[in-house]
Amino acid sequence: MTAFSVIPQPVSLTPVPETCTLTADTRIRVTHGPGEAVAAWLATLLRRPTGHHLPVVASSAPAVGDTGGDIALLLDDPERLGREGHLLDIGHQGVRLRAHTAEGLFRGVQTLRQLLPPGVEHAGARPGPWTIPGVRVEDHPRFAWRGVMLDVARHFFAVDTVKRFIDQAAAYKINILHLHLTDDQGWRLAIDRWPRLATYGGGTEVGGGAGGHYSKAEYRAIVEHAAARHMTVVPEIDVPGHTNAALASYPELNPGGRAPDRYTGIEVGFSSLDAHAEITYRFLGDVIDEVAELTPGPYLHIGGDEAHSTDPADYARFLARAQRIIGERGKTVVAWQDAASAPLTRGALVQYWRPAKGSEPDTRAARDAVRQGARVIMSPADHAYLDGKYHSGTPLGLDWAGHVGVRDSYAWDPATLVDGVEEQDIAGVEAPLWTETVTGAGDIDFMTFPRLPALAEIGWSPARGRSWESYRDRLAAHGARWTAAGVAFYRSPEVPWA
Ligand code: TNX
Repeated sequence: MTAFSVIPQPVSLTPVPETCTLTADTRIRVTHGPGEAVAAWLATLLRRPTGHHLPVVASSAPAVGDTGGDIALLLDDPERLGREGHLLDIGHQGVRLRAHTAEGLFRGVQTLRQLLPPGVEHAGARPGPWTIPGVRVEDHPRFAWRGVMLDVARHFFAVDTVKRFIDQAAAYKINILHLHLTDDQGWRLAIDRWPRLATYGGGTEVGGGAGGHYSKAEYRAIVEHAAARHMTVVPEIDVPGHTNAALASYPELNPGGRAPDRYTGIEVGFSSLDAHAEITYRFLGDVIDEVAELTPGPYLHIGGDEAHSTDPADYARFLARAQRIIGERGKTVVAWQDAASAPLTRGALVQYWRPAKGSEPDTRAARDAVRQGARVIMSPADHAYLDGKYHSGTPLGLDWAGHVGVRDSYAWDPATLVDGVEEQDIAGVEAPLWTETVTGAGDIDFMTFPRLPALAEIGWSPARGRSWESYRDRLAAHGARWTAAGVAFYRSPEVPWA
């Protein structure tokens, strides 16, 4: 196995016949400014397992003799490699990471982290030595959108579980956290002007458990935790279908003025907001006001999927108003592919989710989106869904799109998936974790790992040069990292775990 089991595979990685060892004398030197937060993050990661003090000092501080061994994080790279790009040099003189932005430093630090021994992921002290192989890495991403989605509506997950999910994804340079906040089974975010959405509509989940919701302070804590890992949170308020929790909370949102019961099953497509009622748009405007206010990032996801009980003309009418509401709040619309059947506003992003290979009727939505000038986020269910069963015996997950083995999660390319949708039409890729069958952090681990790293590599690494064999062998080395971190991953027989 190679000593350089980095995922995603960097654009260029050249071994250098030297090593660098972190010692009690190692310091983290950093350019004054936004890089300091990255240095602090790295120090926190390394201090516990290594037991070393690792003081963060100014980059102008003189190197420690010729043993070097310092880690230098420098914001002196020309813009050439882009916002997330970076250069990483490791040798007997120490570690030097250069980028143009703090974000670039943060991504590069994830590469450094994967070059350290697996024990670096352990929460407690481990024996060293903390030796890193010499290398020169030059890197930048293929796509700007490398997302993961967590459905907190079908089952609710506490803030700490979401933070842990963020931490795990950040290690693979994932930069978007899409939170599916509302669905038939639960409304998970407090909305001041419509309080019963959360207090009543959030009070259950699939299977009839107690559910839950995030207060605004809790939600802000998630957004801040993600931001500190250079990850943008994209909140989804799924409308006009998938709305039973809202309809159950407010009778006046229903055409007959009668609220349905709360729902704890896993059917889809039976609920709809009323496209002809003004209260629908007052409701949506209020909700989007408050969600936008909690969202520093540019995107709001309005769902739009599986509105099987909304008449097509009503759907188009609803979507036009909904998109306007989002535009008026200065945000960019994201919607599931179903929305491409209606007119899309400028700059909209459409998330492709059906299984796809070529020109099948299902893929028309992606072409419709592109024809309208929208860009596509690729989440094909038979490759990218983290809730697909690995195989028929997998205790969790669904199989409507077939099984998603580890090789399936890797062996596809967004730019060759759908005829007529090419590299420049694609914003990036995203792996959704729907949670009808997923109830706790252990379940999340099991479905997410080892599949999320595949999505991360597809989104980051150049298409040319990607191979399943190389990926599989690098992935094998990550099992020890997950074990050290306490991640309950699925030990797929497709991977020769070290
Ligand atoms: C389809 S994918 C859905 C979700 C389900 C998922 C289960 C999409 C936009 N909608 O409502 O949770 O399948 O795999």
